[in-house]
Amino acid sequence: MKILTYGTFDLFHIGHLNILRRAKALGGHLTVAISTDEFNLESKSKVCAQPYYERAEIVHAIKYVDEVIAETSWEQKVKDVIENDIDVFVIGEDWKGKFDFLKEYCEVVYLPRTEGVSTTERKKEIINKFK
Ligand code: C2G
Repeated sequence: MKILTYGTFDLFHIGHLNILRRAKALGGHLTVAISTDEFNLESKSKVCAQPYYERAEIVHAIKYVDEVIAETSWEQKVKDVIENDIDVFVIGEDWKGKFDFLKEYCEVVYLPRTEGVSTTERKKEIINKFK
């Protein structure tokens, strides 16, 4: 079974690790699409602490992850599912319903988020702790 998920994975934290661990548990091969710096800036209004290559290298080094690809647009998911022969698309339930259009091509699973942690909060904590 081939699994696919997407994310920015900036300032990698336990919430990111939990969803990658659980995504891998759903099948045998996990591909993670990492949002590029340009995509984050232009389409997700996110300024990353870490550049794309660093976020991609860190995620690729996680033992649950088999492959990393770039996420450069909102429109690439159907192509990614088809070209990578994906059986299950997985993402956090903060996106619940947003990717149901993929059900025509693969199973779609929304997993509960890890409570109490987010990159945004982590950034604020770091600023307050070390200013
Ligand atoms: N996540 C989680 N628990 C948290 C924080 C994040 O389970 N406390 C999950 C998110 O639901 C997502 C993944 O970790 O599935 C990556 O989160 P982000 O890096 O914030 O990525 P996001 O902005 O949700 O990008 O096209 C889809 C987007 O690229 C998803």
